[in-house]
Amino acid sequence: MNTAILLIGGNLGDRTSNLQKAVQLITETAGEVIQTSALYQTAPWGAVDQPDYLNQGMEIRTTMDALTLLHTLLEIERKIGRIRQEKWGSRVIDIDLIFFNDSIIALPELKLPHPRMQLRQFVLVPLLEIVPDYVHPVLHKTVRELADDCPDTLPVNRYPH
Ligand code: PH2
Ligand code: MG
Ligand code: MG
Repeated sequence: MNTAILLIGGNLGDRTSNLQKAVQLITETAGEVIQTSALYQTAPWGAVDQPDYLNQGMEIRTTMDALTLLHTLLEIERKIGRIRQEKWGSRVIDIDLIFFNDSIIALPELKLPHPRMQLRQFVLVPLLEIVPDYVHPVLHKTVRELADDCPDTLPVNRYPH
């Protein structure tokens, strides 16, 4: 069995419903959902001129290997209506793999751990709620230590608040 840590998010359409659909489809097709964080409303990181996101962290257990899981998650994004456009632009749903066990992967289509997770409080705050002691296999810091050290100051607030 493999443990995967995911961050889901979106900033277009009915954001809550799109996250619920993602959790449902992940349960049906990707693996067993062990934990989900609260929803967080987060300011857009990377490209400012877009609506706020809702983000949620998840821990799942799956028999899939990392690439099979990635392709399954991309298929779920398509089912919910994701159209891939510009990098860091608005989207109805994004499902990102953050950690997969303690795997370190550097393929063109999949980098693990997620290469920018330690720079983003919109990732770290939801993960802090569910897996504070998970150790980053490259940086050798826990999620709690990464959150304490993260320079990002964009707002991340529990939703609804
Ligand atoms: N995703 C991005 C770029 N910027 N900002 C927030 N707040 N939340 C996201 O999920 C997000 C982002 C690229 O995937
Ligand atoms: Mg993303
Ligand atoms: Mg993505």
